Amino acid sequence: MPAEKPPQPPVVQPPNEDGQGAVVAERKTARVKPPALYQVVMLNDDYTPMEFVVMVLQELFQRDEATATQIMLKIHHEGRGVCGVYTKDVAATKVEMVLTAARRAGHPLQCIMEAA
Ligand code: TYC
Repeated sequence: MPAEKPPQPPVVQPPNEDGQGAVVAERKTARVKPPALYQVVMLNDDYTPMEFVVMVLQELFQRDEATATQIMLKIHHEGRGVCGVYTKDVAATKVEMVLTAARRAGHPLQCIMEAA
C-alpha cells in the first residue's frame, strides 16, 4: 500500500484587527478515506449439516432464522454466499470464528474473505 500523505494543516487566515472577517478555506480533498470493506463468503460442501450452517449464520452473523436459512440455501444451491460485509479485521475474525466452530464440531465448512 502506498504511504499516506501527512495530514494537511487547515488553511486559515487570521481575523482582522477588529476580530472580524476570518477566512477559512475548505480542503479540496477529504483527509480520511472510508475503511476498505470485505465480504465474508461461505462455501458449500457435501458434509456440513444445513442446521449447523444456519446456527453459525445466526450466532456469528446476527441473522434471524429465516434470513440464515435463505443464505444457507443460496450457498447450498449456488456454491457460495455472502454472510456479511465488514472492515478487514472484523471480517478476518469472523472467518476464524467460523472455521474454529466448524473444526470443533468436525465439519469441513469453508469460509473466506474477499474485497467487497
Ligand atoms: N450442502 C450441505 C448439505 O447438503 C449444506 C451446506 C450449506 C454446507 C452451506 C455448507 O456453506 C454450506 N448438508
